[in-house]
Amino acid sequence: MLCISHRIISLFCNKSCHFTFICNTFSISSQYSRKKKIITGKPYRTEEELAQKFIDHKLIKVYAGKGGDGRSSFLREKNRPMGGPDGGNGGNGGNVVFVADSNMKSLEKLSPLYQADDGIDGGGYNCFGKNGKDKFVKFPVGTYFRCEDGSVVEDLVKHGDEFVAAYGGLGGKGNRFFVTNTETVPEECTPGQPGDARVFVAELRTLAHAGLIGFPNAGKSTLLRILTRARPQVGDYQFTTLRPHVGILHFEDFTQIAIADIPGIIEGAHKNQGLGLTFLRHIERCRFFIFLLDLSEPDPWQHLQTLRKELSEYEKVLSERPSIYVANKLDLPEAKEHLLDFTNQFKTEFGEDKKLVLLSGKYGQNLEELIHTIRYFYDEDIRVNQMHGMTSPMRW
Ligand SMILES: Nc1nc2c(ncn2[C@@H]2O[C@H](COP(=O)(O)OP(=O)(O)OP(=O)(O)O)[C@@H](O)[C@H]2O)c(=O)[nH]1
Ligand SMILES: [Mg+2]
Repeated sequence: MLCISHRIISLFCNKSCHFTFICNTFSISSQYSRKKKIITGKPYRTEEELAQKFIDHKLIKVYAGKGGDGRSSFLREKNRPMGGPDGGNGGNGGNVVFVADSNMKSLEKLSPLYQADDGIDGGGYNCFGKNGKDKFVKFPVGTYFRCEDGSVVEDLVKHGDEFVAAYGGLGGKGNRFFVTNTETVPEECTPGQPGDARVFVAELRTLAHAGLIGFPNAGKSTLLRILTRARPQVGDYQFTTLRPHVGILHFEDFTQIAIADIPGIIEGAHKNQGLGLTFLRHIERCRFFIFLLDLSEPDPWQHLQTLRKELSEYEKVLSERPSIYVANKLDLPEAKEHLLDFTNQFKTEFGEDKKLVLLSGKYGQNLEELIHTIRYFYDEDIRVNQMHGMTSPMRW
């Protein structure tokens, strides 16, 4: 018995490394079993955090690469002591290229300075320098660039659009380049040219087919949440939404309509009151608008007049853009009280040709009618575009 136990102990002693290994494995596996489950997916961010991260204009400096210098050299080898000029040309400097990428949503991650690589200098033995690598910088779709003088230089409207922001300098010529019939041993070589250096102001304007416009608390975010998978915050207080949100409305025929929830507009927004001009510019690119009015407010008609006035004061053409008018919160008794007056005023102002959709966004009442109307406006927009020679509709 003693012997057996001794043998077991000696076995453990001899195989001490085995033993430790087993112990280690055990301890590791137990460690894993105690570890918390890793939660994957996007971390939840509050509206404030999202708003802090949402940057829609930025100053960006770009420096293209300098061209490599040409080389002046002469071949000297054992059997060819007078081998002649063999200086190669320098490589071209790299360009800085801006590319539109639909996966980017904000200018937050962009750095204020981008620089492309310089070209490599030419060498002896007629070696040409390598071209500098281009620098590709990704921007969200809908970004446009202004020069220092304020003029718009370029507009990235669809995924994959590119624009060369700064051209690299040309490489210099080596002395081999200057060989002619009369000048067989030139010493001349030229330096590489400097690359462009430019400053741009990048501005992002949300691209969507439809823009939701309304006073704070009108129910814009509630409606976007019910129509699409976007998740803007909803709250019973003003200015809950602090940055634009875009959601996609899907149809059975695979048509996708992008709807943007723009933070609430109040009187004087065009003079930068409320959240002001910052978000009015996001409306500019929407193909049509959805005016959402809270019918439970004491004077919803006045709200509509104010919204239309703010748009036209900001930019005249905006008030002429096709618009859907929606009277919201019809489930509330106050809204029902105001309904008759509002519809009468609406008919007097717009006549019979403009349609008013009566809705309760929270309870989904009359939602189908609104979806049909949005689809009708989208189809009309495509038809008008095609008449003007634009063949492909904006895609998401
Ligand atoms: N009764 C009722 N309440 C609604 C309806 N739609 C929205 N609400 C409520 O109105 C409040 C404001 O809704 P939001 O969707 O945050 O309004 P908003 O227009 O996005 O507001 P801002 O982000 O501040 O511009 C919330 O408490 C909603 O629950 C509706 O159809 N009926
Ligand atoms: Mg909102």
